[in-house]
Amino acid sequence: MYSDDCIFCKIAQRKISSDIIYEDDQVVAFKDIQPLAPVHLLVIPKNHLSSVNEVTSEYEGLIGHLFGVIRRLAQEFGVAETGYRVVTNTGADGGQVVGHLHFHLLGGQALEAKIG
Ligand code: DGP
Repeated sequence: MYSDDCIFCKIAQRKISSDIIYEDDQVVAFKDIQPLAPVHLLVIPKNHLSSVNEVTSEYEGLIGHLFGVIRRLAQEFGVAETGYRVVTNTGADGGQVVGHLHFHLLGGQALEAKIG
């Protein structure tokens, strides 16, 4: 389930401290250490998947569950009505730095309407 050299696996196991704001048996959410918006959360599956490239059909339930967590966190952090952005960087050209599947939840301000 966990990968030895993965920083987000260590966060999920609480081996590295972080501001964890939600946890269940499948998912962990914590505040991004370098926030790009007033609300900047990272939502990850506990199971180590490197990126979207590993999200095969066997993980459909997990991803559906994870988006339910994102929806509830957006409500909890007060951005559900004003709007927010969910971003998943994949691979080098996608700007992925941490090789553990993660979803950025960004909000709390009007975000630039730009991709890339
Ligand atoms: P990405 O470029 O999509 O791989 O974004 C990785 C994000 O992870 C980046 O916004 C900074 C954040 N991050 C990296 N290391 C840590 C950490 O140790 N703790 C926390 N809370 N966030 C981290």
